[in-house]
Amino acid sequence: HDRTNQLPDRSTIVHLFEWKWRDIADECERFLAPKGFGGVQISPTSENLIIHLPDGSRTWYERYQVMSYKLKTRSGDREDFLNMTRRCNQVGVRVYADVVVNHMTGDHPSNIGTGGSTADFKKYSYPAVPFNQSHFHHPFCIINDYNNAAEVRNCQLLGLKDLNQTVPYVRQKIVRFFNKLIKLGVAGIRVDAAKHMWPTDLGAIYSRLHNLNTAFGFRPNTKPYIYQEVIYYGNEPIKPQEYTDYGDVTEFKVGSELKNVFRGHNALKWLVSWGEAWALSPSETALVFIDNHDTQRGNDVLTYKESRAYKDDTCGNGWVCEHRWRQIYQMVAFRNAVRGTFIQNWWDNGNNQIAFSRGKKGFIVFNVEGRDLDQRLQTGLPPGEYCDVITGKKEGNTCTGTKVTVSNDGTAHIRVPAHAEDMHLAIHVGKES
Ligand code: QV4
Ligand code: CA
Repeated sequence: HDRTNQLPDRSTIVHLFEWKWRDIADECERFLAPKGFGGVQISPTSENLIIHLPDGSRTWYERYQVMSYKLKTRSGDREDFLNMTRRCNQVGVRVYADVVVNHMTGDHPSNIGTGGSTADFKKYSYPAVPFNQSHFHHPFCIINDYNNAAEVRNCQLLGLKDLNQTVPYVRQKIVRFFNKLIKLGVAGIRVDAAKHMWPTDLGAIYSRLHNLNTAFGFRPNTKPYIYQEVIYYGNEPIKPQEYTDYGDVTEFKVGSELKNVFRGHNALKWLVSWGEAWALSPSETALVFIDNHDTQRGNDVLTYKESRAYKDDTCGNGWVCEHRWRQIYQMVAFRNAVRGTFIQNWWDNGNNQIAFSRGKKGFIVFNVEGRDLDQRLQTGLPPGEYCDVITGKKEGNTCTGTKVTVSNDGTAHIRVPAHAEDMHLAIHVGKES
């Protein structure tokens, strides 16, 4: 969608969790742009509390405990940030910043930030902003009951000191922080813990944001793309719709429902009605994903740990880079190729084998049945020789994966063996990666 501010032929954002800004700049140039990624979501940019575990190691989650809005974290400083936004935008990859403005830090024995700032937690004092006790919700309370909307907004999430966004001074600090990121070339913002802030406060903040900076290649009068983290599984009083007037909302149900399907707890054939019939948010207001940095730490969604369903490779040094797996980046190209089309030519075997086309541009088949899929199917595609982008790729004029011949009537003989390493097959028109 255009509202995400991506180039017209791109459509996917990759989350490069905890990457350094300079490494992201390199990845934009050497991988993301050539493979057709539209953008990258980055870890929080603002100075955070340094948290050491008893064994001396640092935690990932310190990035969500804010000390100030200085751009200084272990991902880099302001100059590194600018290097990233300049180089990524130059190759057409947009940058989306994760922002943490619901709260500052929790209580902690140490009080040094990644930019050298200090704080007095007992006094709710953060001199580097500066914030004092009058800028936080009080009396201080901790969120226990997610059925109480006021408690969810006005009490502390996990003991993190809860800013009061209704206070004009607090709003002003947040607006300035967002506008700083916009000036430095971001295309949009992920609003962390949006559920824990009042929608009207957020609306007031967003209404004061500047247009995107044309020096980074954005057209004049372009608004930042805002997507808000509101976790909703259907059983809480706080609904995504309270937020969709102001920006998009993360759709966590996509991951939990697909987990059920691909773990064999729900037949693939039901995906024929995938979308709002499954109580998912409409596409127009949803930011969809399979797993994120929080959910992948549990067992409630598909992650790299179940690589057949989700796909195994690594960047080395303990880092798993799902976006570099062929089965993932080829589907990024698939999604670009089929933009603007709808699902057609649906076929299923009444159970766990399905196939469908996206208009006349792409065709995909899944087999989790436990027996071979061996069948002539309508692909919807123009006749010709295609190369399955999941098992291989086109190298020059040869296809290293499964070859598929589409005949004049659009049909093709499709074979996806039971228990194959890849449970799916995909072909599309246009450029392949
Ligand atoms: C601990 C106790 C609390 C106690 C508190 C008292 O667990 O019961 O009240 O001390 O001081 C870390 C620790 C957590 C600790 C807390 C405060 O893990 O145990 O509380 O710090 O010191 C990330 C991590 C959290 C981490 C937090 C801050 O996931 O574990 O907490 O960073 O470092 C809900 C929300 C949703 C949220 C999700 C995790 O609706 O908004 O919980 N998701 C976002 C981010 C997430 C991040 C935060 C919000 C907070 O995606 O990564 O939390 O910014 O569903
Ligand atoms: Ca709050």
